[in-house]
Amino acid sequence: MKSAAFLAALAAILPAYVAGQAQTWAQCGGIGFTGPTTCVAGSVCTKQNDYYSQCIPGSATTPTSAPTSAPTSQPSQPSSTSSAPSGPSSTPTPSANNPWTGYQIYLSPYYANEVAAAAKAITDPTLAAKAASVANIPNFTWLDSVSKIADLKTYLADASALGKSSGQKQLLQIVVYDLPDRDCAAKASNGEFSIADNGLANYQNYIDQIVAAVKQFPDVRVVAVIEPDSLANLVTNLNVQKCANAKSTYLTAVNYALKQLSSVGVYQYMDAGHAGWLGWPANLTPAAQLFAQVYSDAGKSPFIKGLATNVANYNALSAASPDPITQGDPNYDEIHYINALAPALQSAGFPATFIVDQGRSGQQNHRQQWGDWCNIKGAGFGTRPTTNTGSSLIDSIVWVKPGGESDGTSNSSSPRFDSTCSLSDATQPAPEAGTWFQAYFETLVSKANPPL
Ligand SMILES: *[C@@H]1O[C@H](CO)[C@@H](O)[C@H](O)[C@H]1NC(C)=O
Ligand SMILES: CC(=O)N[C@H]1CO[C@H](CO)[C@@H](O)[C@@H]1O
Repeated sequence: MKSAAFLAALAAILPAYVAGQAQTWAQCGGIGFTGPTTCVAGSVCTKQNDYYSQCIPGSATTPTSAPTSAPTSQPSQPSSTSSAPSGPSSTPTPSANNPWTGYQIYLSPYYANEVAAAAKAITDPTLAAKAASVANIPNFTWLDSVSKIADLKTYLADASALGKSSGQKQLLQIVVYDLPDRDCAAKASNGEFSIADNGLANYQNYIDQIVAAVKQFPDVRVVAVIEPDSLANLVTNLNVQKCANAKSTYLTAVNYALKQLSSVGVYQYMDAGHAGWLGWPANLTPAAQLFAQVYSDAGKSPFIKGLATNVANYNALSAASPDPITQGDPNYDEIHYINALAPALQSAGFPATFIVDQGRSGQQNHRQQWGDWCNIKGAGFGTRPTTNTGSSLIDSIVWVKPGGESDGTSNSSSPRFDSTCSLSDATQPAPEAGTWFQAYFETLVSKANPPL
């Protein structure tokens, strides 16, 4: 943090020494970045995270993304003890049914701005119109750092006001994604907290802040995906030292998240990888046992609805025929995986239902290996979010990953470079994980299936 702030300060006082200006969508700052820190006319250098600032179209006076508080050093006071707002104290009552029923999914106006800016940058008018229509398709807001909780507060207040003015109850979709030593088996999405440096306490503080925000708006329903990849890594990747070291912290942290979020009525789906990961027959039983144990340890709250699959991945819910790369796995798509996992969960004591990410699953059979996950070439937006899922085990088809945000950088000198992002089926050059990837967004639009 200190060195980043120092470099930023240095860059700010030495603009004359920086040659050239970065192009729209290019990197313009971040830890270790040595290129130009100002942008060409028409775009503004905007900090995305400590690793990445990007030239976003627009002028300084028209922000294209939600206001985020500048990341600061870790808060030293847990907000739960000092500044938790005194919200309503009644215990929320869970609905027995599908959490989406009777609610309208809140669409962030900030996303609309981001998509509008992206659409404007497209010269082909037909493609631009299709791109603009993506703003009306709800995805999830990733709370991938403490600073993003500012967005959550904005959205909750906005959704609450909208619910009151329109008479249509609003539902907000979030991803809880800030575990210490996050992404233990890969590198592209390493997070802000480390176990060695007070990570568990920092994480609990992060959860406390989410809980305090949600508690203030009991009229807004919140649905959360809990910690993509984390528990799945504990099923299959304990041979990776970082995952083995993280195991007990992950379990304690996820337990804390589940219990606290249940206490304010957040409907939760724990991330369960995808068919090509936990769907292999040898992984199904250990996975079911782990998820059932975590559910039980968290008190079997009815707000812990079940599991989320295929988050940020590319698998079809129901493939026309098995992709050759799935050979050997009878669960070659998400519906086979879910149908195989659900009974195992049930017999382990977890009556789980599912949500399935189809945001980037429109095209199939374009990966070289099933394990490839980074900015896959030829992917298109997939089936639109719907509760009309064709399976009583699936509460909703969703778009969890915001299509257009990068999975990871292809720059091999970045501290978060993962070699998966430079494989031949990965789109390159790619910016840092979570930041806008215009060329990739345009492909998702043009290859959308069903078409936009
Ligand atoms: C790659 O990353 C390094 C370190 O962050 C940076 O200095 C360099 O400019 C980047 N290269 C490109 C092509 O973006
Ligand atoms: C609810 C919502 O619209 N969430 C996100 C969708 O994706 C964009 C980026 O592509 C985010 O900025 C939104 O917050």
